[in-house]
Amino acid sequence: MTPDLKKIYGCFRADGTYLSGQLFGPGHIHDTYRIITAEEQCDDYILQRLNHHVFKDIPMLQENMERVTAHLRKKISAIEGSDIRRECLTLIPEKSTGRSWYTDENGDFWRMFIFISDHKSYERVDSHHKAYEGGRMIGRFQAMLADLPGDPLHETIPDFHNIVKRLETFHRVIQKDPAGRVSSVRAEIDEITSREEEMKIIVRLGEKGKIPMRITHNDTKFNNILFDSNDRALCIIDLDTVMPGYVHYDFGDAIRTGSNTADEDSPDISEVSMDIGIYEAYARGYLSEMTGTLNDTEKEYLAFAPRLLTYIMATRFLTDYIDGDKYYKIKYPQHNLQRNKVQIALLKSMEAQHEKMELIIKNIIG
Ligand code: ADP
Ligand code: GN1
Ligand code: MG
Repeated sequence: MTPDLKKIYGCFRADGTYLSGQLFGPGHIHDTYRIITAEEQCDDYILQRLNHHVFKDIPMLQENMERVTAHLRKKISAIEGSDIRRECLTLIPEKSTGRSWYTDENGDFWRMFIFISDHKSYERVDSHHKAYEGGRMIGRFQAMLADLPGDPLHETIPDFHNIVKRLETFHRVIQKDPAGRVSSVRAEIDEITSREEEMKIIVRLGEKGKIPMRITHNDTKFNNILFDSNDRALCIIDLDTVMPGYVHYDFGDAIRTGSNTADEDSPDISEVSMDIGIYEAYARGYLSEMTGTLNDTEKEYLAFAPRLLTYIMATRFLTDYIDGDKYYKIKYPQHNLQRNKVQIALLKSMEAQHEKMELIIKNIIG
């Protein structure tokens, strides 16, 4: 049943009269609606019913979101010619409490942002220019948040990219086999288990203090970077997982999603591969902002990062399939299994090109 969007919209301090509301965008986690207002001069809005099964403590999540957007606003406003309503997410307070979220009578949490007008969004990247722009934007994002004042951000999903923990969950779900699917996915399980040890390297380097925790986005899927009509990167959205992390997580996930020659949901794995030109352009953009900040070990493992993130996502999709599809939104029964197969095909393409990937980073750094 569609919620009463008009009523919920009315609970926020927005300008403009509610005209209509419709489901919007490709997100897998929240229920996202675009609210159109009647007046030409008023902003439209994004209204989201937050997934509190995935994010278990919404006030804590929103506290991070408020701190991060306030800090980014300050930095972006200082750039000459910047357009703060389009280059940074703007949270709209709830009317009676002034909080950045509203709780309805069902106990569901809602939040609202200004709709970023005239944006373009891409599932994958079809030009080196866009890839460079995406990389530059993520690099700039990490650089801008490096001096966030105050306590460390909350871990909104604990151990989100910790592959050691993800593998423990994977094996636990296989043991339980709640949907009776394990016997049908033996080959897919083997693809995961045969790579377990090599994939733990980033966590181990962190434990040894060779790579620092920084503030990272942790969901740098290409569709979480909005572009303007001239294909310049405009704004980074989906800040729910901004928290302490290793830079490899952001670099890796952007390549995983941006350089795939097929969609994450592609029905045909023969179309899946990593486009090395897109990888290079993204790396150039990213390193144009971050070369001076990264330490030698961080640089050394950048080329490995796309394999790790592709492997993490392959593991998570397969875990969810075996678990009976409890986490990701799915459109058909085998959806998560197909997503897993696409990630494994992409991983193999990256493995085949890994020497070239390393060389490219070395050449850029010089
Ligand atoms: P999810 O975690 O479910 O992916 P997102 O916060 O990424 O949720 O939002 C889902 C989609 O809604 C995005 O992919 C984007 O298309 C759109 N979107 C989100 N916020 C805005 C915004 N402020 N302006 C315009 N579009 C937005
Ligand atoms: C989810 O929220 P969205 O759709 O941008 C997921 C990411 C996965 C992605 C796979 C909080 O991202 O970790 O990479 O799906 N976000 C969360 O498409 O689990
Ligand atoms: Mg998203």
